Amino acid sequence: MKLLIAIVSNDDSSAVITALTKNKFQVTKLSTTGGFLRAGNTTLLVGVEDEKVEECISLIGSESCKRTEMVPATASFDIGRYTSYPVEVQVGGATIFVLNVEQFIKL
Ligand code: 2BA
Repeated sequence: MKLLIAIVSNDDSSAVITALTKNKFQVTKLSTTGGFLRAGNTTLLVGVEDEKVEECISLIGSESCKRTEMVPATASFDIGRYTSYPVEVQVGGATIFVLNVEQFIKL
C-alpha cells in the first residue's frame, strides 16, 4: 500500500476530491499554506493499493493540470489614477509524494 500526499491549488481541490471519491478512493483534505508564496493550498492524503497508484495520479492530474488564466492587475499613474488590465498567470498543477505504508490500521 502507498500513501499519496498531493498538494493542489485550492481552486482545483473540489474537482480533484470529487473525481477521486467517484472512483472509490478515500481522501483526507488538509488546508495548508505554501512556504514560498505563503498562500493557501490544499494537501490531500490518499491511501491507495499499489496497483491503483497510477490511476490515482492520473485522476489528480486530470483535474489539476497546469494552465494559464487571465487575471486583472492594477497599474497606477503618477496623476493618482488607476487602471485595470489583464495579465496571464499560470495556475494549477499538483505536487505528489508517493510513500510506502508500513501498516494500515483501522480500529
Ligand atoms: P510548485 O512547485 O507547483 O509547488 C506548489 C506548492 O506545493 C508549494 O507552494 C508547496 O506548498 C508545495 N511543494 C512543492 N514542492 C514541495 C516540496 N519539495 N516539499 C514540500 N512541499 C512542496 P509554494 O511553496 O507556495 O510554492 C509555489 C510555487 O512557487 C511553486 O510551485 C514554484 O513554482 C515556486 N517556488 C517554490 N519555491 C521556490 C523557490 N525556493 N524559488 C523559486 N520558486 C519557488
